[in-house]
Amino acid sequence: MLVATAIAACAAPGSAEDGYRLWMRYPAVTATSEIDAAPATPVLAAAAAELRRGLPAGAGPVMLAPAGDPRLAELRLPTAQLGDEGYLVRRATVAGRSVTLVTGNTDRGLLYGTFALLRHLATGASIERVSLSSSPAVKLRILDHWDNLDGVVERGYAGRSLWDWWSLPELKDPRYTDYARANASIGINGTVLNNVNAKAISLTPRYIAKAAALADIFRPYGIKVYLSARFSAPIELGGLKTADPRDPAVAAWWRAKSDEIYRAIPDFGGFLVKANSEGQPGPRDYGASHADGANMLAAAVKPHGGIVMWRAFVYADTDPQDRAKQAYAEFKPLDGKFADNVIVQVKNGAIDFQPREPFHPLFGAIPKTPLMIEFQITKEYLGFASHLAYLGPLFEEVLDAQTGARRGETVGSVVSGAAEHHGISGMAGVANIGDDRDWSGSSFNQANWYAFGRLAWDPALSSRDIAREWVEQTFGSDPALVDAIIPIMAGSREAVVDYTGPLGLAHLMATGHHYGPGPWVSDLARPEWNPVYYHRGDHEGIGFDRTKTGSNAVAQYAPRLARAYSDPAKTPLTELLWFHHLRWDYRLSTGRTVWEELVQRYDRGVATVADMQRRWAALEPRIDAERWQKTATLLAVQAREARWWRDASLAYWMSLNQLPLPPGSAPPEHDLAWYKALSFPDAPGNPQ
Ligand code: GCV
Repeated sequence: MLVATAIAACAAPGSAEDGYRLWMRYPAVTATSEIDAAPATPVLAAAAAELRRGLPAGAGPVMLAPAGDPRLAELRLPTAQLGDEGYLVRRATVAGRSVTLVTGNTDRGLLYGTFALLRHLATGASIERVSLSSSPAVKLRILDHWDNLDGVVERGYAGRSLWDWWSLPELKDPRYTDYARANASIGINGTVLNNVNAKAISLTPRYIAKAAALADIFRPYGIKVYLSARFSAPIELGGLKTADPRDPAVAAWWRAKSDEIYRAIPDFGGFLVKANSEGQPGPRDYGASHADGANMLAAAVKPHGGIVMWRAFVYADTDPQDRAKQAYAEFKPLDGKFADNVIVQVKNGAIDFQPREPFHPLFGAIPKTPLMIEFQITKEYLGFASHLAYLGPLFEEVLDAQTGARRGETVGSVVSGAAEHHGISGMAGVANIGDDRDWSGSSFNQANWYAFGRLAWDPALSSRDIAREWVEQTFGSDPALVDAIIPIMAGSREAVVDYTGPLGLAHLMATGHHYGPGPWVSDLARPEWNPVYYHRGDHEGIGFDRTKTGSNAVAQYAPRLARAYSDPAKTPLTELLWFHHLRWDYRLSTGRTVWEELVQRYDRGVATVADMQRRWAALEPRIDAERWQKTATLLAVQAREARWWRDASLAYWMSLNQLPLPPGSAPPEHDLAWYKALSFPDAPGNPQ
């Protein structure tokens, strides 16, 4: 199939932009190219359509051909190692014509190769010397939407849910296709449509039909649909008396429900389950284990090739153990007990997506169980949609962390299953996508969606390289511009750590909506909901003793790490107060006391945001007005809120330690009572 195509103009150069096009800001000039795509499948058709949208003028003929195409035989291309989704893009002479060849073993490989070629060109590289080859290190690369069926997105700060459940399945918003294109462009191949705090109604025939309509739209982009399953659905929908996973009637109900879903969505991915966590029902309600629950569901989807992603985010107020220890305590004894189509989904840290947490001790600890990591792309604890916090360094820091359990093993290698050769591997990101015109609430939040996808494809990529390619595609490849934006991004996550919770402090935010500081909160029903539980500050000192003299959470890490974490002198400063309770006057390797160091870091965080503002201001002539202005405005919000976090926190710490601020450090703008009195019942993302 040879198609001569005119590429339509997208937007006039220099015109204002609203961010809708994300990083896929294809050339504005009309061009004509030849795209040879055979045989035609819906996936190949999607790839060819993308080339028509994005191939710049003068690119020359591009051929999309599967590795098995007889015309490629004599090229003897190294396609065997590309697997199911890998691609190879290079210049070649095929049937006497010089073309840019995109090939792979499946049409999905060709789709990813197409996007890789477009990325290559959009980042300023030439087509003459193109030579790209890659296959994903992780099999399941998934976005988890915490979208409720009423359109509210839990911890979502970019508007309402993209899914208009009410008008589905009939109305198919073209935006659903653009969502799929964006995800395919970074290799995401699965989406969980509904919140893990799930409602049973999402499993009714009406909602299955709606999910099927989305699945039909996403399929040509290699994206499978998954659903969060409410464990008690057999009671709520099926009228059964129990949801006990060991009850044959319960298992039969889930089998029938799965059969029904697969009739509507033949390539349905499977279920994601939050069980026995924060009020959700689960197998523990019946004295059964998480493995019993997961395996029962896994048996229901197994005949159809489906999987179960079972979350390890569990903690209970009835468990007096350190919350950071509870998931490990619950899941470690279950290693090897899960069915082969179950993957356990573990948050990157042991508490809850804080701006910094040490990696979760389950990584490296249960080698017989495939683990998928769960990151939060939406910034529940990093300034909502308004703060500029590039999460690439956070993702990278966790993936690169050595588990200490086996030589050279990192969290990333556990996740990719490199060592254990599990049949499944996965990375999930809690989406930051809503119906805001720019999808994620700001230009720079788009970078977090982008970085997640790229790292899920290849956990070894560097966050800086990812930032560079994102900037080049999003703002243009002018080196002066790119070199100015990257430093803004590179230091931004550390700035949030500094002004919200330096030195390993965590979970200090206000209650419920989690907007702004609340380190003083101590009156919530469950002990581990209170910030005071986490920082343990008093007149003498601060920090959570997780060594032998305290909760001994360090013992959940491999011995080498446990030894280091047991000694404050060997614990990285960034994680110090996570593992140790220290006197305010304890002297650190920096020469400063704990108190002086804390203040210095709060000040550094505020100063970094001011610096980010200055750098951005200088870019005004180089960036379209609309995106420049929105970012400038949001940076002003961030500057104000960074100061608020710093001032409120210091006012509170000083009320405990009665220490003066080190010389040169500005006093908080208001007294502690002023900060405590602030109230934001209308803050977004907090489902009532
Ligand atoms: C979906 C945190 C969030 C909750 C979220 C939960 C989870 O506790 O605040 O909104 O619920 O994590 O990951 O299940």
